Amino acid sequence: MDKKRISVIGVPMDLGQMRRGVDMGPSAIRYAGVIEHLEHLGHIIEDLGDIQITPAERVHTAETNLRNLEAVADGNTKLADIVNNVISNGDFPLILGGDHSIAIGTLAGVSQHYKNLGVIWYDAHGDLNTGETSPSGNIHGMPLAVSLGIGHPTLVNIHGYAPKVKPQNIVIIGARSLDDGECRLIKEKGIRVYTMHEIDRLGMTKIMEETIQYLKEKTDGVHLSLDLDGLDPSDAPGVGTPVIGGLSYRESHLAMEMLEESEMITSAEFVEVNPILDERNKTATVAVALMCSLFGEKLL
Ligand code: 6HN
Ligand code: MN
Ligand code: MN
Ligand code: MN
Repeated sequence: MDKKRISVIGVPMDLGQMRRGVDMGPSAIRYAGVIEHLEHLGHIIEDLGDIQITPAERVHTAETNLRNLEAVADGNTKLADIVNNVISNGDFPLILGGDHSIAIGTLAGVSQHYKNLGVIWYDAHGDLNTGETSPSGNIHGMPLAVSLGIGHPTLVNIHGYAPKVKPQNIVIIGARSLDDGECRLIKEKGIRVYTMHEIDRLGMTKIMEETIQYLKEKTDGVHLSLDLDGLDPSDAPGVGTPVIGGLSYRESHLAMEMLEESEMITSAEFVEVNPILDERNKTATVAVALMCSLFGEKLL
């Protein structure tokens, strides 16, 4: 396994949804030992600390159905700047969330470095809503649509270009809760989705083999966006929008190990860790364990 220079960026964002505590995700993941574990694997880690996010108490809600739009856009613009710098320096960006709205900024910073960025979206949800289709108004349910160039212009145009990713370069894994508008968009754009049904039938080995094959042919970099609610709530209880019937701890490790072997992942984020809803920091600990597999930990 090659030694990487990994830059860790914490994003204490909780404005993309309504449950408090997910802003403490980066702290919880650091407390679970992310830096020490990745260093132990031989990587060179630079912890860039946390981005400043407007505290929820100080956000003024504007007249829009996208909750906290301006503050979410502001935080994501800062994140995009930092991620862009990290990649320009030749380092691997590892982003710790924070709610999933931060994928908007991550992808804005990442995708300008690639002609054909691939995205693996490991999640119970599609995160393909717009202000029009969203049942909640929560921006954490919109980042993949935004990255496709679909949604509010303030979000779509962060860093001055759109789209950040092409529909044929996306693979969603673990989906089991999709809204009507998201299903329409998936069909219209031909986005590859492995729902829990396919994963149950084919097994995670086959799913990852297909995913790697599908993306390898056409991408020059692949971003992993891992929402901890992709896992079953029994393995990752500390999330704001849990959905029963998810991916197991073992399936998730296998997925990370196969991605590590593929050597295709060029940036990653682990999001939606909410220590207030968690059981003794279990979800952050699982996140760190999955990162270890993604970055090459082997038993023997
Ligand atoms: N996440 N589809 C729902 C919504 O409100 O748009 C849930 C979104 C969850 C988003 O977990 O990152
Ligand atoms: Mn260790
Ligand atoms: Mn998500
Ligand atoms: Mn989710």
